[in-house]
Amino acid sequence: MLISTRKTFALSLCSALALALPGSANAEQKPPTATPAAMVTSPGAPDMSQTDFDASKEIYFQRCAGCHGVLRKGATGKPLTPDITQARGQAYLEALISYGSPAGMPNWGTSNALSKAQITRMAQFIQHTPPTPPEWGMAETRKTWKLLVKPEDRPTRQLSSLNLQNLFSVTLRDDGKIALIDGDSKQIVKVVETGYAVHISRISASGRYLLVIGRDARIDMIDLWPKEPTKVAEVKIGIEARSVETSKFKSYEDKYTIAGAYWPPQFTIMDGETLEPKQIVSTRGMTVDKQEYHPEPRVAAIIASHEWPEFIVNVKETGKVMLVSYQDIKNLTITSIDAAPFLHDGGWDSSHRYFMTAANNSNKVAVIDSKERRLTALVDVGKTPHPGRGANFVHPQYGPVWATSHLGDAGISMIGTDPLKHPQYAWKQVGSLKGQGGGSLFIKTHPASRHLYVDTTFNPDPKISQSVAVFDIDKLDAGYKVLPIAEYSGIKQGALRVVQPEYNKAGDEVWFSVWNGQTEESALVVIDDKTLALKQVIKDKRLITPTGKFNVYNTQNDIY
Ligand code: DHE
Repeated sequence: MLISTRKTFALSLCSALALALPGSANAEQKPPTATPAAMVTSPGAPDMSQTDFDASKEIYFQRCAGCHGVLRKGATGKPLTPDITQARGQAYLEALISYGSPAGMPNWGTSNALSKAQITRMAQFIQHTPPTPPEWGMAETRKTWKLLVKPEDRPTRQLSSLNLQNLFSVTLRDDGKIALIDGDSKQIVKVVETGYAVHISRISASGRYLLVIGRDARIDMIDLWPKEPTKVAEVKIGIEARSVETSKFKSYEDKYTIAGAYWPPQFTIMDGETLEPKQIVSTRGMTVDKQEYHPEPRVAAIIASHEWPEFIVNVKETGKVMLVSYQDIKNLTITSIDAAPFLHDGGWDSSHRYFMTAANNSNKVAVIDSKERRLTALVDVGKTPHPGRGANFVHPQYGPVWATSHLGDAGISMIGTDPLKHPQYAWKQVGSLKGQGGGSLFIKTHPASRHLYVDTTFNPDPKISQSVAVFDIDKLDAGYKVLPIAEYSGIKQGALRVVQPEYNKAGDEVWFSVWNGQTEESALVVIDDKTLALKQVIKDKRLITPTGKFNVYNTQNDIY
């Protein structure tokens, strides 16, 4: 029988955070109080001690739940329910966890992220019935809400001389912090403690507030106007989350913040200046294809409409896009658009009217018309598209296109996005480029650049995961150049995964993270976009596991 009550999950989850973040706010949590002799048994699964089960549950939450789901029904990753895992068997599961796969499963063993013993226990753990975590309603959310500086006590103009528009918020993933780096001097301005395994940063419509969300669903709101950037509010909107966004429609600037949770599957609308929680909406419901009930339809990307006072919310497992009006949040209007499973990440086309979003299990990109408020098209692309926010550029033949790379193959799909002047190409895959390989997470260009950068972070071949491909947009047929970004960093040890290109405000330099283990040296590498030469390596002992980077101006104005 599985021992998994609401209480034991909460304790062991918190202890995972404490172990991962010594010295952080999470470190005060107590370790689980399980009896070492207790055993966990599920029919057909290898018996495990309660201690090993709890430790594996924590690793699963930290490393695996994002792709495979808390209830292990699968999404970006394959389903891992006991009927499937027990049929695969212990040896197969251990090998897959250890070596990964070209389809995007990381090589947890050969990259030394997990030890052999941990892998053995993980293979055992996933053969057991998944434990269900507790719910998280308004009472739990309000308990975590902290208004650190009231709006009336904040400055009325920027008090520092920082060039805020070229500031970068850099995720320090495993340190539970972000580094604010001045894009001009490349100096760290401040390191701010945030949620556990911090994930993305977004900027409010005014460019004043930086919102950071951790995988533990904690949101930190940082005011960039005081003498130095200062945290002004904090709240936890669930147990696991990935996305945060703010209202951007005219006259609603900075009025509302929304965050989407993976667990429980729901989103929360908050006051945009204080993060006071206002409204929680569950996303549980029927799937788009089989019209079956899904208990865990997680909230993936959220984007703020420029056409209506609406948030556009991707519900991953149901494959539906919700248009959530914030005009009257007490009488909430939600329009549900049928797209395809499993909706993940995405971004605007260059006109900021069409939301281009990956339905990664269907190998499709859904095009949502935010003006007409309906689905425009479902476009077939390569295997498991993963665009980040994607890349917009003018193709010499097809006109404006939006492009995505793929986790599951080496292709880069280009979709025509100009129904007025190039109607014959609109909402079709007009071409596909061949990149270095599968395992790509992010692709990026900039209106001032004629280059397209494609990372291959989760490719099992270190030569490929440690470098990026660059295409000349005017000579796409010529193929790509390879920039050995990890080698440029000068760091010799570790997995050195290269992840997420991000431009500065001017669009003349591109930043990459060289993402190493928590106890290893990492770096940021800056490339001159014109010459493709190395411009600078940013190293600092505080740069622990840097991953995402968010330039304030580009993020605020949806430039990509
Ligand atoms: Fe992310 C964006 C979910 C793993 C770095 N990631 C997103 C978004 C979602 C998501 C839903 C879109 C947010 C939005 O736009 O509102 N990410 C997930 C996962 O479920 C997944 C696959 C597994 C997990 O356990 O979390 C996952 N992500 C990762 C990583 O391992 C990455 C590479 C490193 C890290 O920091 O965790 C990572 N994800 C990012 C980044 C973005 C992102 C940098 C924002 C890209 C952008 O340009 O906007």
